[in-house]
Amino acid sequence: MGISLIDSLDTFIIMGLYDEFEGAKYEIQNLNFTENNRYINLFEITIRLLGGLLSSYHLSNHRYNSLLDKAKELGDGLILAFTQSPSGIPFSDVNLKTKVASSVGSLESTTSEVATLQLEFADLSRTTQNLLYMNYSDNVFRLLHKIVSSPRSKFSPIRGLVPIFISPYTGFLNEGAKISLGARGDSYYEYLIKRCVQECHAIGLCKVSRFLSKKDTKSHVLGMPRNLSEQDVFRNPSFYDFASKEESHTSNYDFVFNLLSDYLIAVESMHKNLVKKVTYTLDKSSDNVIANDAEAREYLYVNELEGTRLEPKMDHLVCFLPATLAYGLIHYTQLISLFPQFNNSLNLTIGDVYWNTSLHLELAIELTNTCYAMYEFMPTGLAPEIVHFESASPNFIKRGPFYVKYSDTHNLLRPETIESLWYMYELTQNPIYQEWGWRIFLSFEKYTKIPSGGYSSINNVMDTDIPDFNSQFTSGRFNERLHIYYKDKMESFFMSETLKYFYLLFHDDQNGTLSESLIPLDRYVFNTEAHPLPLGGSL
Ligand code: DMJ
Repeated sequence: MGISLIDSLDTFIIMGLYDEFEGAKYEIQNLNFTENNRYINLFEITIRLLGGLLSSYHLSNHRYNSLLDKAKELGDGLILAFTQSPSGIPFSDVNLKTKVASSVGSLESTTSEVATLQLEFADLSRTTQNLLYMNYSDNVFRLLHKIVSSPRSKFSPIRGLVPIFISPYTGFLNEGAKISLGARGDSYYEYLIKRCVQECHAIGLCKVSRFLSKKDTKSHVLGMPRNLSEQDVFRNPSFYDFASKEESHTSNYDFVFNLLSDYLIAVESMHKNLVKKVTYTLDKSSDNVIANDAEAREYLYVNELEGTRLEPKMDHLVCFLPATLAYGLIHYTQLISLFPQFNNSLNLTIGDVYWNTSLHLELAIELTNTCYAMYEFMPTGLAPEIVHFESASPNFIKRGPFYVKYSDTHNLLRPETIESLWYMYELTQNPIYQEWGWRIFLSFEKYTKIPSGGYSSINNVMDTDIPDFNSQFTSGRFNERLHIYYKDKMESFFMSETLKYFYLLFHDDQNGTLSESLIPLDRYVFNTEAHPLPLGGSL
C-alpha cells in the first residue's frame, strides 16, 4: 500500500488529481522506512519509491520538503548496499532497520538491477547537493564499462551485451549466465543512454533548447495542485548549477562519452546477434485481427542467448526497447554535437563506434509493431507475459505468429508496450500509435477492471475453454461473463507507468489539435518506473 501511494504520486500531479495527491502526500509523511526488520530490494525501492518521491518533489516545484526529506532518508539507507560491498557492485537487498546489506539467498546480484539506480541517485545527489549517492551509483557504470570495453570483449560476438548476473563480491559478470533484453537485462541498456543524456545536461554540455511557451505553461498547470500558481509550476530552478563548480568536466565528459559508446555498441551487437524476423501469413478465419486481405506480415523480435544457443523467446519486458531507442534519437543531435568524432556525417563512425540512426529507427518501428501484435493476436486483446517464435512442443498455444506457454498466459498490467507507443508517437507523430494504444486501453478496461474499484492482473489472456487448460491457470476469482480469472493483484506500476503512459499518449488530442507533450522528452528523463526527472541546464 505504501508503495502504491508513493509510486502513484506524480501520476496524481500529472493528471490533476489534487485530492488524491494531497491525501497520499499526507500519508507519506507518516511512513517510517526503518520500522520493519526485513530485507527490501534495492532496485525496486529505488525505481518505485526514490524515483517517485524525487519526481513528485520536482513536479511540484520543490514546494514540499517532506518529499525530499523522505527521498533522502531512503537514499541514506539504500546507499548501504554500495558501501558494504567489497567490489562496488551493490548487494541486491538492504535491511533499513538493522542497516545490513546482502544479496539474500544468493551470491549474485542481477545486472539490470545494479545498473538501474543511477538516474535516481544522480538526481538525489544534485538535488541535495551531496555527490556521495551519485559517486557510488555511477561507479557501477564505470566498472561495467571497463568490462565491456576490455580487449577481450572487443572481439567477442556479444560485445557490449551483458550476462544477467554479476557478483557483488568480485565485481565480475557471470559469463555462464544468459544474455537477455528482457528480465534481468533490460534496463541496463535503458539507463546507459538515459544516464548519458541526464549527465550531459546536468553538467551543461547538452542544453535544453526550448523554453516554456505560454501554451506549455497552461497545459502544465492543468496537472498541478490547485494551490500552486502558474509561475510556480514545472519551472526548474537551476539547482544543478553547483555541480559545474564542484565536478570535473573532463572526467564527466569521458563518463558521458563512455555511456553513449557502450549504448551504441550494445544496440549494434544486439542487432547483429539477437534480432531475427519471422514471416506470418494472416489466417482470416482464425486470426482475430483487423486486416483487409490475407497478408504476409513480418515480425522482428529479440532472441535470448543461452551460451551459444539462440532462444526465440521474448518477454513482454523487451517492449521497453523501442522507447529507449526513440529517447536516444530524440537526443541525437545534442549528443553528436558534443563529440567532434561524431561530427562528420550522419552515419557516424569513430573507430568502431557507430550511431546508425536509420537502423535505430527501423528497430524501434519494427519492434513496436511486434509488441502491439502481442496484444492484437490474443483473444482478450491483452499480451501474455512471454511469447516464443518457434515451437514444436504441445505445451504451447499458437496465436498468430506467437507460441505461448500455458504458464506464461498471464497479464500483469505491464506498461512497456504503452510506454513505447507514447515514445514512438512523440518521435514520429504517427497517429497509428495512438490508435493502437486506444485498442489496448479498451481491452484493459474490459478484462482487467474490477467493478468495485481498481484493476487486476489476470491469469490468462486466452479463452478459458482451451482444451487442457489446467487448474493452475484457471485459479483466482472467476468472472463468468468474461471467462476471466482475476489474480486480485494490481502492481504499483499500473498506476505509476501504464496509466501515466496512456494519459500522455492521448493528452495531445485535446480539441482535435496537436499540442506539446505534457512532459516533453527533450526536457525530462523518465526513470524505468515512469517517474520523470528534469534535465538540468537552461530550464
Ligand atoms: C517496472 O517496475 C519497471 O518498468 C521495470 O523496469 C520493469 N518491470 C516493471 C514493469 O513491468
